[in-house]
Amino acid sequence: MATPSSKKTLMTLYSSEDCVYAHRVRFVLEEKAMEYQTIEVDLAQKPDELAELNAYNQVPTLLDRDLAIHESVLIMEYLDERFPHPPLIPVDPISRAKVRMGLLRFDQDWFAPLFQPGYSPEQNKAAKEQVRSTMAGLSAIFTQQRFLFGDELSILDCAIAPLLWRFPVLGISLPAAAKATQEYMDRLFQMESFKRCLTPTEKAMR
Ligand SMILES: N[C@@H](CCC(=O)N[C@@H](CS)C(=O)NCC(=O)O)C(=O)O
Repeated sequence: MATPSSKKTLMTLYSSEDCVYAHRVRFVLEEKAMEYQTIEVDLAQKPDELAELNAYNQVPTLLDRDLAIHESVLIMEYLDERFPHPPLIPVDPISRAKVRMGLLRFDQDWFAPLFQPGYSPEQNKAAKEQVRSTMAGLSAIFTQQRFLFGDELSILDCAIAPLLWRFPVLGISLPAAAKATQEYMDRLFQMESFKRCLTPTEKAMR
């Protein structure tokens, strides 16, 4: 008897070896144990279809059947809604608002001056110092909780982990007193999903 075809359409991620934003999405896809295919984009020679899928012609861009979605934070949120296990965003409105403010802060204050064009060396240096001192200051919190928003991994950890992974490349180092922050970072880096999401270029960063 003929059986209906069970062939499923895999999600496709347009990614790039060294893209800190694509790294976020790869981490979430692995954490959700999703099957997906990656199209490795050479940013100097982007494929024509990327501009058709994403008006900003950037990675990461995720294609899920008829939906093409871009912006790392929006993709992470979409994945969490579409594949709720394990949950990465809290359910109550106050916690959700706090998490979203944290994501905005990461992108505006840290990721933009460190990874986007158009920022001066002074702004870059100031952002590095702010990252270093904020992460060191969070050490007291990490003696009480395992992750940024409590004891479970959240979208905040997924958003910041690619920046923390790049500390050696960025020349950021934590003071010895920030032991609990270092342990938090190690906790993230030792997750199987995190290890799986690394590209060869990222693996070589540490
Ligand atoms: N805000 C975007 C930033 C994405 C971004 O800057 N992607 C870079 C690579 S890391 C890119 O595609 N650059 C090529 C270009 O802008 O032409 C996000 O969070 O996804």
